[in-house]
Amino acid sequence: MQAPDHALIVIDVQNDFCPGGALAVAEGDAVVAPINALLGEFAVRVLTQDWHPADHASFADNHPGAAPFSVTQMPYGPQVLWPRHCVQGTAGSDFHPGLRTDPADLVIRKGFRPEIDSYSAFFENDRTTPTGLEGYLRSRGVTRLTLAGLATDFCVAYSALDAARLGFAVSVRLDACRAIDLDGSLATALAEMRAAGVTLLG
Ligand code: VGL
Ligand code: ZN
Repeated sequence: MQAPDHALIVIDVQNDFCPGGALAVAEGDAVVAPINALLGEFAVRVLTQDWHPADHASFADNHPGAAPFSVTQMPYGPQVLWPRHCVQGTAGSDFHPGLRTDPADLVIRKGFRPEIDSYSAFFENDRTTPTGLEGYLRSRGVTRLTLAGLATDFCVAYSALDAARLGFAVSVRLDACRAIDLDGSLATALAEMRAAGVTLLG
């Protein structure tokens, strides 16, 4: 068992990021078994859920003529335009049916503002609008985080980098993560996490 100040943050283990889903990550479902095992080892357990309205600005089909996986400019910076995914209340937004969700203390939803995407569990993509997770963790006395889930190079990496910037000691269990790997994004994300002092395990 990990120390009481050490939380497990499980990122976006949802149907749309698993094989057969709208934004499937290769082997995305392979994270379910190791994460189920990890859930038994932590005193504080948080799940995140990508949770978009139908008119979300990150969906390519809300930008006439734009191709999925192209990059557009938003007021807060560059934004990848994704296939429509994790629409609120759809089967694609549900957690993978094999994920043990009962042990979770908190489920935090993100990406619900139509005009801004939210990869990180801590901040929207403007890197300033908070989700509230920092306050939750601090008020429970958490100082250390272990992250796992989908996808390594987007929501996991953004969460890890924000957490490190906020002063948490951060580890990522790469064996319990899978990546999208868009134009070298995985290598970039791993390098950025290392440079930020994130411990990469597994
Ligand atoms: C994610 C792209 C769009 C993720 C979420 O969970 O990594 N990636 N929305
Ligand atoms: Zn999303």
